[in-house]
Amino acid sequence: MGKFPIIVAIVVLVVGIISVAIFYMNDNVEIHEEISFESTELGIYKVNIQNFDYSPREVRIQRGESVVWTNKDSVGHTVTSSSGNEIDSPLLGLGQNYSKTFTEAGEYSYYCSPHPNMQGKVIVS
Ligand SMILES: [Cu+2]
Repeated sequence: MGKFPIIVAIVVLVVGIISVAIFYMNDNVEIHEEISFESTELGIYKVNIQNFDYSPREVRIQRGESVVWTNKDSVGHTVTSSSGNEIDSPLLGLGQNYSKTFTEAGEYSYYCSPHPNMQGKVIVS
């Protein structure tokens, strides 16, 4: 009977240590998730389509990163590959966007099909 409180104390101590360990492990997992979320955000490049122009006209990214084009004009525009068909947006109205993730290195030139003088480029390394 005399040993019973000691066993209870040891059990409480072990459970306490495990709880603290799990708490810190969960904390680390959360930090890793935040970092991966932020790096995903960093891998998204924004191009505005405004005043019949792409801004910026040239974007340099790494493989696996994405570009999002947003039309800020009331006139409809597209983002269309000059050669090949990697980039192929529908006609974008005001406020609409088109995104593309690039998995292979290369230079991707594009233009606006209703206004072919509008031209841009994505360089993927
Ligand atoms: Cu256009």
